[in-house]
Amino acid sequence: MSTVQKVRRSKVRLEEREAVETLVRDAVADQSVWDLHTHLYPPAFGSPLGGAKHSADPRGLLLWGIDELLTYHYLVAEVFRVATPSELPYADFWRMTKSEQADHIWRHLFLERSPISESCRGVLTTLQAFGLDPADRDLKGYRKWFAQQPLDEHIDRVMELAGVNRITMTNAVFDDNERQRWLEDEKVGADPRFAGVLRFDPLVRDWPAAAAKLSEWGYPAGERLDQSGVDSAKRFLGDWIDRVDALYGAVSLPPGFRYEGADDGRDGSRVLSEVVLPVLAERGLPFAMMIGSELRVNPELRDAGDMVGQSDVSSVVRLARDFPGNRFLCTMLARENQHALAVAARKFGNLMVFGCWWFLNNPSLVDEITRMRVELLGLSFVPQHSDARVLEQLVYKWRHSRELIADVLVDKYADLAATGWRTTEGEVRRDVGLLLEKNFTNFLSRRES
Ligand code: FIX
Ligand code: ZN
Repeated sequence: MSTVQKVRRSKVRLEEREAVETLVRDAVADQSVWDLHTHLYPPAFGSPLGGAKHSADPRGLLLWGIDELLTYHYLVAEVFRVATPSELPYADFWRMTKSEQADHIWRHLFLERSPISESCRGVLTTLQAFGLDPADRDLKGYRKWFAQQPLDEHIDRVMELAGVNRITMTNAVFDDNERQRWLEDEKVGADPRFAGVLRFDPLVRDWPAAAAKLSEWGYPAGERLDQSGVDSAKRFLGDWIDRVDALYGAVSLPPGFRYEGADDGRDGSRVLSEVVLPVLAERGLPFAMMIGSELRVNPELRDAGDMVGQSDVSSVVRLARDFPGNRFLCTMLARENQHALAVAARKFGNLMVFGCWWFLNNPSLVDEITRMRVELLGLSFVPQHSDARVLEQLVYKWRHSRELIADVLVDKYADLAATGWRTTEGEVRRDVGLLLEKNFTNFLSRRES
């Protein structure tokens, strides 16, 4: 809908709308963000080969630089659609070096076709933000520039360009690479720019496998979940929440996840009700559920092989209802679940909806979902997180999202103006501060009765 049509529809005068537009866009552009879910790490976690001035540790967890940007798993999925496995078998791609993979993606998705997808455009937004010229199409030159960036200062620069003042990690305790680093150096996460989050999917998704690991790690637990297993799992969670200094606990759950009561016969439901939620409530920490990822539907694609599936909002409703002493952060992966999830949040103040996750982080869907959430939830939700896996993605993910969130807010404040209500600049900045930072930080510090 054009601006003139919007003005005509909302009956607000054009100059008034323009004033609202300037005010709102400035407020969104100026507002710092606490990014509540990323897969980023401080330099102490090492960086795989391919960046510059970093440890030569091939297991490094901090991904950064142009080759990592180009080989983001979103782009791996997209390149196999055009350079199909019959032309380039998966195994041959995975045998390539990171730079060879990046060259392959650059050629097929940027040079031989216009880089019009959201993930391709993101790489170019990022290059442009650093003052590099995408029109040069000079991948060698970009590589040279990134290789000259001292990593620590580069992190500061990225956060400044993205307007992000705190980066929340995903510390997956069942991942050996991650766990070993904490056991070797309890201070590995001590970088004030980053905050820890304990991620423990297997505990809820696959108790028998998790129990075997717990036993290996000194927390004896049997395949059949019994009281001693519950006690071990609670001790394990407590130890690691403290070690990571976790802001919240988190799991990603499949579309088939169901919670129909602590005694619904599912291991996952007992682990949630007897282990996870009591431990988090005791510590006053929220529990984040990211629901709807069907893992490795195409295992050949590795991280790029996951799929979306419609999930069960009623299970989220039951958890929010049955555990009033817990706080739940929740995002769902299917577009079809978004409306019901927003309605569920209207029913429970201990349920905070957040982000346009993964396959939803595209302009058409961020606009649709954010508009719907403002209309249903006002200012009481967290519109976005980046899910960045490569450091510099913070720049494009937040630039793109800010623009979209501002688009929605301009319309909403113009609609407000059309009623005769007057919103001051201070009030708009207060509201935007809630959406991009304070709703999350307030939710962290709130203790439920
Ligand atoms: O479970 C998750 O944290 C997902 O966000 C990731 O597994 C996924 O690969 C991703 O990075 C999506 O943006
Ligand atoms: Zn993620």
